[in-house]
Amino acid sequence: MKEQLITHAYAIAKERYAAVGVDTDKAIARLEKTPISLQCWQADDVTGFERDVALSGGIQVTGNYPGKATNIDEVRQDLEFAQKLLGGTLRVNLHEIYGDFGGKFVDRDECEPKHFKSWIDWAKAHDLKLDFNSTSFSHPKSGNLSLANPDKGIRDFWIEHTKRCRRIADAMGEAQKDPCIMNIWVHDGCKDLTVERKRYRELLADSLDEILAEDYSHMKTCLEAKLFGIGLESFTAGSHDFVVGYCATRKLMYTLDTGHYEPTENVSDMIPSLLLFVPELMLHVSRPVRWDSDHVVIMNDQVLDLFKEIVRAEAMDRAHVGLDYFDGSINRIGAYVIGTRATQKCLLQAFLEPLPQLRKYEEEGKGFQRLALLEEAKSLPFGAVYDYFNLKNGKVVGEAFIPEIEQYEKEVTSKRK
Ligand code: RNT
Ligand code: ZN
Repeated sequence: MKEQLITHAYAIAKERYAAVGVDTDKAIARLEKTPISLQCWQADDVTGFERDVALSGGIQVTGNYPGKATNIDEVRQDLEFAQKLLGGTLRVNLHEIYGDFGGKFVDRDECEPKHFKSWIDWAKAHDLKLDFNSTSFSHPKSGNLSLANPDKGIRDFWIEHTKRCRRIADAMGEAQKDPCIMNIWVHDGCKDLTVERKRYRELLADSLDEILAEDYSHMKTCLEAKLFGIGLESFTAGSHDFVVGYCATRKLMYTLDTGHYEPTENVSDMIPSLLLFVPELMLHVSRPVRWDSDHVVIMNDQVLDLFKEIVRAEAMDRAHVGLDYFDGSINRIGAYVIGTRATQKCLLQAFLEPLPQLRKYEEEGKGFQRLALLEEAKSLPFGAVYDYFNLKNGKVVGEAFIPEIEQYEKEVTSKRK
């Protein structure tokens, strides 16, 4: 697209938004400084570099599109390529199984900051910051219960792992001079009926208390709630209620994955409640289709409402945006770019909402006017603002990323074994 056309469309959009009291330059500036953490696991279908075992823990990747990353260099290469196409501030979210183990088997209770030194150096060289996750799945000791396991030996193994992960996250945060957000998600649950719900949850709370007893200043920990996993349909130890209660009492960050609730539940409405009781939120932006299917994020009402609620609550400084999906059925770099762009488009629309005027109407009891402006805001030219954001950031505009990814596929990913 011609540069002139984009700037011209932006000038018109800017005026159009100004008429409803919205400053588009400010919205762009907010978008630019809102980090989006890219999940490293989209590049290789949540495989990692520990050893070649099947993905477990109730999550599943479907599709076998050719060209997935098969080693650390390829994951980095793919992330670098995605970064070339994306404007704004990006971070990279790693799982423990993506450590640089140098061809040696390093068990989960042996991981150390040194295994992530090359990631820290790489991130620095590419102007990226890192986030982190402990990994309780895809391991012989994963079973159905990890931190909630009544077997002390197994429970201690995972406690040790998670403690070490916090140390690693702290080293990342210190090196990047910005807190590394470390997420704890454990799949712990039961396939069939259990009569020990309270016991497992007590054990989970105890394990987490032990893990969190150590204080770190360069990392922040968050805990992810979930509805159910595949093969673990009857009980989830870390349910929404458990995690809300735990995070509220321990003043811990709550991880809200948009795929982890009942399909008809209004996830965005949780934001203004959670924000009253937990210090911060980590968002795993995902797209559930009939279940927690982790489809590529698209611009839809769920994601739009999610960010609108955060902006309306004036809580962008208490929310961390991360992506969490893994689609193996399409070009995986394309999946990164589509999902990140969709997330940015939703964020941008939340920043462009004519909030002061809407609030004024509401205050005055003007229901028709509020609804009318909410409706009109939907068709304001946010696309012109988003195009300009990309142009300003020196990135491809609109669908021009399609041939770029086709080219990369032809030259790089299609040649992988
Ligand atoms: C699983 C959780 C979790 C994982 C990643 C790989 O349902 O969403 O966040 O997707 O840690
Ligand atoms: Zn998640």
